[in-house]
Amino acid sequence: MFKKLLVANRGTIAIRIIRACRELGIPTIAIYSTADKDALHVRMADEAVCIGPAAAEDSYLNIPSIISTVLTYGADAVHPGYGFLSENGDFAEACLKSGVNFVGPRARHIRLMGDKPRARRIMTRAGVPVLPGSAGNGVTELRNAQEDAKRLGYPVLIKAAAGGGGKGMRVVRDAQELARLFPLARAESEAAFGSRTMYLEKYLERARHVEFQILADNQRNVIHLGERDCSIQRRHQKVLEEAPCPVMTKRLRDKMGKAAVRAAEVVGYSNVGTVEFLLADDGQFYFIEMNTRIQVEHGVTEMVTSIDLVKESIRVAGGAALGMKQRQVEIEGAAIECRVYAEDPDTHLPSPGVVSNHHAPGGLGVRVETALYDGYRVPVQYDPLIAKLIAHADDRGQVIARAKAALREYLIDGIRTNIPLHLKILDDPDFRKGDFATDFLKRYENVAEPPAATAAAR
Ligand code: MV4
Repeated sequence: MFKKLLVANRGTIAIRIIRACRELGIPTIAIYSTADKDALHVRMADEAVCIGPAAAEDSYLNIPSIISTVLTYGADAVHPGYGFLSENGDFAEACLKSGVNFVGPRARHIRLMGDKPRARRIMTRAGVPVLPGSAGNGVTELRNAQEDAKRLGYPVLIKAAAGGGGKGMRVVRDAQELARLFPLARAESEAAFGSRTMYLEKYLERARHVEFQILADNQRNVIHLGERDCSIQRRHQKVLEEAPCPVMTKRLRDKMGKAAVRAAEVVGYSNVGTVEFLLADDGQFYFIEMNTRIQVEHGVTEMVTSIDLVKESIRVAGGAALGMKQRQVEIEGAAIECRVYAEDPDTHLPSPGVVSNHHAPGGLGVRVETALYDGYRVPVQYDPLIAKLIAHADDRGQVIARAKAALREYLIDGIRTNIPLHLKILDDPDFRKGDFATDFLKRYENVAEPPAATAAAR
């Protein structure tokens, strides 16, 4: 196993990784920006190194600075967490070139899946169902987009080839809208990803967003750990996720799971990953993209499978074989994750500030991952996700009741949070029936001016 692991992240995921390392007996190094000198991950790690100023580009995204810290402090492994450098092929390659283990897939797979039209092409060839869309490498010019849209039929969705998570995405319902929105989406993609390449997909309305957790070792063993329903999103920011998907059957899980495993197998994928599908109400499913990192919502899968995904990812990165076979994976009970954001519940604007009277809920089947403590100042520079409240129970009805009770117990002063929105969702009759799709949160939108785009969607 590793001698020392550098955690190239902050907040709740940095803490999650440090906890896994403690259990595995691996000492950790935290890195932090000047804005995070009082952060909990800094206090929890065995060593901590300030690597730069508050701006992420100068600290948590600064590859040379992180690599030199790795070498100076003698780490032999790096865990990137999610966001920041987690899906940066250059970072994975820089780690390899410095003789350090990157806890994640190989650079080749990060780059491959980061090129969405290429991923679609590979999946199509492998027999994984893919939505009708642009062929080849995608489109940069409006006239090519117009040709694709004509062939596909409206509505279509414009997506960024280098995107993922919804940035640069636009729904288009006719040719006029396409002419107006294509240049806007392309400009957004260029600003966010430095790429003018877009692609079109047939827009599937009222589908569910169902993603499969993949786990693979370096010996080509690949298994799936079942699915998560992530349909409840606001402006492509996930709000609440659950496992299993409320409409999943054993047969469909087996079929979608096999497709997800095949997606990983055809490219020789290793470590953790997520294969995202859209599930239509006729039971058809379509690959949309693959995420090559541990995800925020990994906790709901851990609760229903009793598998520690972070520990497994570290073990397999060290060369160990998978600790379990597909037939040993069982889905037990139901789990819900409520993402607690530091935001004004009415305007959705960020609500940074100093936290006081913090009391996180507890009890049987309640797990809270947070970097908050009394007196802590939530910095404005980073993602507003401040806590993940994960509930687990024997069935979906009971886990809804448990999540509601836990949310009502959560005390936090000094900042505003979206806890009131979670309580509304958990009381919503359609949510309680499991009858919802990607358009669900529209019903809780007020018509206020939308806030400026927030940190990277994941
Ligand atoms: C789609 C889609 C419908 N049709 N693609 C959003 C995030 C990204 N990973 C994939 N996403 C979607 N892609 C096609 N062709 C629906 C979503 C989607 C969504 C769209 C609008 C509002 C909320 C949504 C929640 C999840 C997925």
